[in-house]
Amino acid sequence: MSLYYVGGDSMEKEKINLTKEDVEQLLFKYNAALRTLETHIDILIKDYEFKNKYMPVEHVKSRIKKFDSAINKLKRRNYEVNRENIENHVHDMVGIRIVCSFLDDVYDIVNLIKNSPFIEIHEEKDYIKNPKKTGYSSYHLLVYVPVHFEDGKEMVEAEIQVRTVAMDFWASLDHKIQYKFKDRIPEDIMEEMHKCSIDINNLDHKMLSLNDEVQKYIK
Ligand code: 0O2
Repeated sequence: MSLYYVGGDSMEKEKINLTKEDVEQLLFKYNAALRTLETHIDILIKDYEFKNKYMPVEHVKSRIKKFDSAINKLKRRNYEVNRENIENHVHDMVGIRIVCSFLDDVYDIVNLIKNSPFIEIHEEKDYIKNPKKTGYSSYHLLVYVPVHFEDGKEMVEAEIQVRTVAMDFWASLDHKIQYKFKDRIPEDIMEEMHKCSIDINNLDHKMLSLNDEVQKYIK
């Protein structure tokens, strides 16, 4: 059996229970799910724009999670690294991030997705109302997407993150900091980032009321 390898912390090569065939099959499935979800979300957003004469989305980004990241996530949670555990315990192998202009656009887009009969929602996390202790803010939807293969339909899991441009700016810097310090972030930097997340939240609220004012003038 050919195995997939990943470098461990000690830099020694470590054997894990995942064959090349497993990786190829999973990648095929995840790519199919991502394309299906991207197309569906693109249509939903364009339809919203057409009906409301307003585009709430700045940009959409999507990715398949790298297998090394998935493996590290399993190890951090003390799961054995194998195909079954990737499928059952790594919920964001397929990920789409929708970045919106204003705070209320985030909730409009979340509702748009929740009302779609095509996408099955199985978990919602509102890190905007309840930010993580790092200060991270975003709305997460864990969903199942139907993908039609030659031998039948499969519901494939995906994570949709919806946030404002300001939240995205914070998260992107936070991600770089986490990568630089490999999760051992100095206290003072963590505190500063937390303060920045509060500034970001205030800014989002100010921009929202400013936009409301602008809309009154337009009317
Ligand atoms: P990456 O590199 O983005 O892939 P679950 O996935 O449900 O088993 P988890 O991981 O606690 O459990 O879910 P959660 O909290 O919804 O977070 C999932 C993703 O949200 C993360 O994926 C990040 O993309 C993002 N995220 C969560 N917390 C933070 C944070 O403090 N800072 C930043 N920048 N992003 C965050 P991954 O797999 O951790 O990383």
